[in-house]
Amino acid sequence: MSSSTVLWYNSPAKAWTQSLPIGNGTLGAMIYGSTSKELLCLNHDELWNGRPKNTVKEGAPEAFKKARDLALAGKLHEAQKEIETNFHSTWSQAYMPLGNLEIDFEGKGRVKNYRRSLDLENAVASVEYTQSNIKYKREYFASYPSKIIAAKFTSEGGKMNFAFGLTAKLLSSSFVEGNTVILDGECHGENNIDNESCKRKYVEEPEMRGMRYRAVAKVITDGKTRTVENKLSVSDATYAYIFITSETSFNGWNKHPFLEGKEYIKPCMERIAAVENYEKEKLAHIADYTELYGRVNLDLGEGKGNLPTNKRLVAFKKDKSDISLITLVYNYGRYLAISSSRIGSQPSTLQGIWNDRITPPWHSNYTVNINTEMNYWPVLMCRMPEVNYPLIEMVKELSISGETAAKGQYGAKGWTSHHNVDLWRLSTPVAGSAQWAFWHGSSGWLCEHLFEHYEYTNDIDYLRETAYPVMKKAAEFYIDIMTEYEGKLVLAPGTSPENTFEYEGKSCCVGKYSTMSMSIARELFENCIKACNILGIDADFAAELKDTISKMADFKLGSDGQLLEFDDDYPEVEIHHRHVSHLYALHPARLITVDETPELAKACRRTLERRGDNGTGWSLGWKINFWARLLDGDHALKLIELQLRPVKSIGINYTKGGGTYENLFDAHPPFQIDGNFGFVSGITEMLMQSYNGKIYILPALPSKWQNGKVSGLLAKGGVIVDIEWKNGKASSYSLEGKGTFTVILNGKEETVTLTGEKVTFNV
Ligand code: FUC
Repeated sequence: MSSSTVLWYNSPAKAWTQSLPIGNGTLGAMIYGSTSKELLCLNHDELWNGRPKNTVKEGAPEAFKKARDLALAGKLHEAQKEIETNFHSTWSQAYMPLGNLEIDFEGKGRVKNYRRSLDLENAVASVEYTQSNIKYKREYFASYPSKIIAAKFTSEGGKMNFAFGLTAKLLSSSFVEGNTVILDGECHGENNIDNESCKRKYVEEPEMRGMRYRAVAKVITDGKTRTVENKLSVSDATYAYIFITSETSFNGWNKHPFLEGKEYIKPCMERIAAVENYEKEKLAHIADYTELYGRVNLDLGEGKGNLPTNKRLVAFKKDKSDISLITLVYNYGRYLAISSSRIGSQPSTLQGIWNDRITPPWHSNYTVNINTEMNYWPVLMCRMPEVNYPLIEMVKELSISGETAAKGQYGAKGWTSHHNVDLWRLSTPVAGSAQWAFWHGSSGWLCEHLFEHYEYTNDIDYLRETAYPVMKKAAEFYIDIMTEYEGKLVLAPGTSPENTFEYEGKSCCVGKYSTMSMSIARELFENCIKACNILGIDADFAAELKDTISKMADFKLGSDGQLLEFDDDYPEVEIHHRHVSHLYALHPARLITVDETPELAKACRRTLERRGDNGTGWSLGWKINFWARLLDGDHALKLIELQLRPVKSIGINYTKGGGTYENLFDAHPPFQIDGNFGFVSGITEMLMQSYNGKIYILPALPSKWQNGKVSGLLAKGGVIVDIEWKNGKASSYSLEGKGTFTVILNGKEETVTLTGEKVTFNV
């Protein structure tokens, strides 16, 4: 059904968020599709500025202890001041754009039958049009097996003339060698002191220099090629293939990219020399990609595939019957996950791997107080554990750099990290307000992803060797910094990303403790206990964790029946704040559920009602997931519909709430990819949820989704789930896996034992 698998437009992109993304996890391109000046904005996921650096703030452990004493004595403003003055360190580094492939086409005359599209089933983008009776076609894909981006240009009824070159915003030079254009570039090595630092002059001292890279674009054509300065011109061609690749000097998160950089020119040149056959590359790419993408299939019903995607989005604002637009954005999210995260690549940033600016919003870094985690929410439930690996690798590395943060910032055992991470595995708190910077919850939250990878895959070796050691060290940190307050153990002081409250007549962000940090620690402890039991190890540690949990401060309810965000019922400063951090226990954790803790679930509902539905892109995305966990499909659908609000691609409006750009990128605004991924996990959880051996079939199906089917989802325990529904009710479902599970459908529980074969249940 192409209405849910193809994005298409009848005009070229004028803005970046109208252009179409392709990617192989490492290399990315945004394709504009102009008939006269084609533009591919290129990225390589290792191109970050900066270098490894000790970022620990001297004297921080004393400041932490002082702030803790102040906070517990009720001096919250003073605690905040102490943290901001004496605890915070330096900014994260930023993700940089590689450069552009610019192609000038000579064609003249009126353009007819223009179509630009992205086929999600094959991960191939194309541009087609007719000009002076010549039919032009361009095709693009990014291959994971060959580590290249490939383009094919053809003309029918006449010949093509064009010239192409590589340019970059970073320090660079370009030249031609044979049939290849070469660009050598360099990122800033100076630490990002502020958002503007990447605009500063390059420093020449080797110690201060940054990442270097080479990018190449080679042409194979039946036309004539000629070097014109640093460009290649191609004339009288009926076909031309352009292959692009790039390598960087990145040699690991703890190696200086200049002084200890790896050899990058030779592998780059060898790779480009080896690639010759476009059709062979395309077949290998499609086989590789479809193996992942094809695992899940969603059908929510027909829609308006005859309208260009941008017009569809506008039409949806008034008429929500175009249900396959929802499926298209769902499929697009899975496409973006595969395209931005593959084994061996870096994890996807705030913008996946696509960024065209040297001052990207929020440094296009890993913001780990919701955003990076959201990027990975759909990955396991959509049966793509391979796509999860870059995140796992990053957490492993962070657990090493994070030991320095635990010791240097808190004088504590174990490891921790704060709200920003970068290529150099920054784990210390950044500068600025405690509202975002003073938050040690990411180490615990990221460990949830480690444990879930085991829960979905049953890979016990991975649990023993990779996940558990990192989880254990993260738990040790929290145990070590816990302190007693009113007879209970708390993590003091505490912030709740990135909210404030009113205290003594002024806005404050540091509480005695926060519900989110307590929930993260509690969940981590519970997961560690489960891991100890599964692995049959560390019984003493498991007992210590159990004992700690029993002494921890519990959830509290406020005067309006809401779940409290901090230790007390402080008045909110911004009641509709975009973060809903205190509901971490409802989602992504499962400490609060409708079945097992109905009173707390009711308080979560009240909290969401008070926060309101509106929010930034990712905030809407998170709320889909919350409402799915509250088993309210109609409310979840309301959030889906809000997230599909069209947002203008030209002129960023930071204030009006989230939506979707013409290329279906999620709009915070500006573009942030997390919303695309929260959308996918939210819809998946409306159709299927799983935890603790339970599998929920259609737990939050909205009444508007009367007929449909989904196949290939993954439930915890490694069970593949297919579901079909008719007239708003499940008509059949299939399970394939091993073990005994409780299936919950229409509020009824049934125990099923699976032996590996696919079993179908008719309802
Ligand atoms: C968090 C959010 C912002 C933004 C930034 C990248 O700090 O509060 O809204 O998404 O991350």
